[in-house]
Amino acid sequence: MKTALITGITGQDGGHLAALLHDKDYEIYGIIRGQSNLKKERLLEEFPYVKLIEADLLDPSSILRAVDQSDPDEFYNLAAISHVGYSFKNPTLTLDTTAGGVLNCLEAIRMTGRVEKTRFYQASTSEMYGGLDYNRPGLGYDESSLFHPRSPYGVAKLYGHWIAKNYRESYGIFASCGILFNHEGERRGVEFVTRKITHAVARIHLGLQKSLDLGDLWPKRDWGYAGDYVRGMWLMLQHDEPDDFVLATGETHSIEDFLTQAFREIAIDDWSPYVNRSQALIRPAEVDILLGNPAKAESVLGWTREVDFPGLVRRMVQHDIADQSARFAVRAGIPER
Ligand code: NAP
Ligand code: F7E
Repeated sequence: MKTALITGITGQDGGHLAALLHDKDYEIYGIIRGQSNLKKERLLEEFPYVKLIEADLLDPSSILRAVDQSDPDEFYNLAAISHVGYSFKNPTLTLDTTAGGVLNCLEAIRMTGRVEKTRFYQASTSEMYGGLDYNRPGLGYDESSLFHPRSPYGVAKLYGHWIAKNYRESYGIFASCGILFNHEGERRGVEFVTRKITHAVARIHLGLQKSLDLGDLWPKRDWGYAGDYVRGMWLMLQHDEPDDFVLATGETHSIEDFLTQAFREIAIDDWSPYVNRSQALIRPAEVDILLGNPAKAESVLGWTREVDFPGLVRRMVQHDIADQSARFAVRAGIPER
């Protein structure tokens, strides 16, 4: 039986990855932070098989202890300050967590003498490209494209990416970086635009909400389904060599496209009466367009994605309608049938 240690177990990808590794019969340890983390109870309910270790990426000794306690074959570093807008408001916290936290993980592997044993996955991101050097129309960013991050988050992730590569080259750690384009789904936080939209669309459909506030609608993203992407993470650590891989769909859609598709799911063609534009949600710098080229992951790892763009939107809206109906029924005291 293999053992995995996951940081970011309470996040979107942490949930999908825990389920995937459980299906593959792994012993799973998850790092949870905070002396009273409100997500703990729900986590233990959904994933009773995950053994939780209290630690924090900001505290190197706690990460070292977590590695020592779990003795992992695979260490997935999914934890980060991951919201781009929030990173502009909390740039130092973002630096310490999203950049420094990676170093703390790598040092824990090295200092506990596990360079030969523990394979490390770093959650790198398409935000490192930044959209500005988009000069390959139709081809998309790949592993050799230039980086030009456009936010404190993107800059911090670039450090994490390079320090993982550096520990691979300097100490021989099996450290692989997945350069993942946006991936979404029913576990996505409501602070991200896709889930904010599907959550609001579901509530508008049920008469629980009248409208939603959004920032820029023109940026384009390469959106896939998170369940497909965690499979790619696992494949990276099963490969014979550590390497970097782009995971993406090869398609790009605007926020407006997502909005239109989501409202169509509830038979509304004109969403304009339901959407307010908010200046407060516009970022100091924007990533205009992201399009990824996953050819290397497809050919080397045999990775494929199963959920397409309309399938992703439908899945999220239908999930949120069912979820909100159940919550509303509970609040109204209506017994579930
Ligand atoms: P997410 O849902 O925002 O989850 C972030 C996780 O990081 C949460 O579990 C959070 O714990 C944890 N965390 C934050 N600060 C921490 C700290 N100081 N110590 C320990 N844990 C801490 O992120 P996600 O969407 O699953 O993404 C997973 C990773 O992939 C992230 O590193 C993200 O930056 C990266 N990424 C995501 C995408 C995407 O489209 N989803 C694309 C590319 C890369 P709490 O619950 O306690 O806050
Ligand atoms: O924004 C625009 C916003 O916050 C997408 C993270 O997982 O993917 C994610 O980063 C777009 C941006 O994701 C709202 O300005 C408009 O253009 O959903 P998002 P993101 O910034 O692309 C990358 C790959 C990661 O690595 C990150 O960790 O939507 N937008 N109105 C809005 N965005 C939000 N959040 N909220 C709005 O109201």
